[in-house]
Amino acid sequence: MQLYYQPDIERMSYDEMKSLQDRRLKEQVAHVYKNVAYYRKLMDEKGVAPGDIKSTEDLRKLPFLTKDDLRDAYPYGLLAVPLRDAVRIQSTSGTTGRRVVAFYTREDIELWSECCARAIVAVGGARDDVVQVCYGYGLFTGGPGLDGGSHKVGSLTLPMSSGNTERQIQFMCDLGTTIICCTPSYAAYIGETVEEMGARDKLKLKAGIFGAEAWSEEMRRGIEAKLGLKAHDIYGLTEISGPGVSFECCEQTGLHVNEDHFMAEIIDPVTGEVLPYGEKGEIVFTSITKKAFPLMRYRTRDICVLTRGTCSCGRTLVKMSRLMGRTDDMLIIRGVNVFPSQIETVLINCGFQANYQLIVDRVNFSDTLDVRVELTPEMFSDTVRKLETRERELRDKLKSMLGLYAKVTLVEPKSIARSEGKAVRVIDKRKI
Ligand code: DLL
Repeated sequence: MQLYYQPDIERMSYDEMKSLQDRRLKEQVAHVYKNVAYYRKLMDEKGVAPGDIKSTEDLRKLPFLTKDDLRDAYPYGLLAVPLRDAVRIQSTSGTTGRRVVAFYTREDIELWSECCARAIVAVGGARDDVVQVCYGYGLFTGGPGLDGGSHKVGSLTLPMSSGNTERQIQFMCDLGTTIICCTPSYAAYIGETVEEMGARDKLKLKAGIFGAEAWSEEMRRGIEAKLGLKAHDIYGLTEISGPGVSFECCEQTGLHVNEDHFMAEIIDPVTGEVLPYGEKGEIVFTSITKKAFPLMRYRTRDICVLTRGTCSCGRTLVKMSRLMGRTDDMLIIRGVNVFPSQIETVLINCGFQANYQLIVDRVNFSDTLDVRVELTPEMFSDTVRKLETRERELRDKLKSMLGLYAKVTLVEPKSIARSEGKAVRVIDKRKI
């Protein structure tokens, strides 16, 4: 069985990786300084010249880029190649403010596909596999990214996109899909529908590649049980290429960053100071191979921990933990910092599933948090007294975990809308 897609890189010694990064970083800074007036100005303002960047240690001299810069430079301000060399655009969902568009040359797409191929091989994917891609296709990077990776591996690729869940399951059964790729919330929904259709015995799934949104370890175990597969995390963002910036191996203990393409740093989100391995902070990426849209020190707002060492899978690529939240995802409720993922963990530990919504409001100048969670079909037939006990238990556990009183509302099974892409978990009415 093939264990690595590019073993020479995935198992490269630290010294070799560092000298590869040194060389690529220098070349990339020269390319960006020459071709991107927007970033040249930022470097000039900071008093940094391309010649100052001699190795990876100098990375921290470069200015950061933020989402605001991307919006200011929209649409072409950060394009680093002539338009005729760019062959593709992808874009973020753009729920707030202006859309972010990212450009790719033909070569950029090749490299991106290779990153996704590494992710597929890491979960046991090979030429004999049938890979069903149920991430959205189009401007969203999920579908095109995993599709490209699956082609590289040589697996049979089903470009399903998201939606039409019964048809998805029909195809899975008929074609003997072995690997599925979608958001974890859609995987959970597919799992529910498989149960309803009584199709569990007809599935041949062995692995799932789930990402694009936060999910907990508890949710992972739930999906694995429902679909009879091993569930793996995959991370990425449009600005840096899409899925495959990092991927989880069979160990399921964090995600290997494809650091020959994307250098990672962890910073203190408040001061911008670079933090050592093992410390939690905001992850910042620098693209050192992409030519059309090479972002330098891009602040993702995603919070995690980086660790270096050889993984038991044999890979040496630096590892990032599962995401612990986003700097802008964190809710501040009556002064307490709350991440939706913490609440999800409590819910699942109390026997609920990840079908919930958090409604935050402000009543009489005070914040309120309402945790609406679906009863499972088994709980639904409980007596009123038992339901009251469940509700109280959940409220107490949330109180001790968050240090905050939250109202708990138990709702009927299937009453919270299911998601075929990224789930909407938080409704913050305070901003309206
Ligand atoms: O979500 C790319 C992607 C597609 C990743 C398919 C994985 C699989 P964007 O729409 O630009 O790109 O959203 C990027 O989603 O900054 C994170 O906050 C979040 N995100 C992505 N992957 C994960 C993950 C794609 N595995 C933003 N866990 C990122 C938690 C994730 N959050």
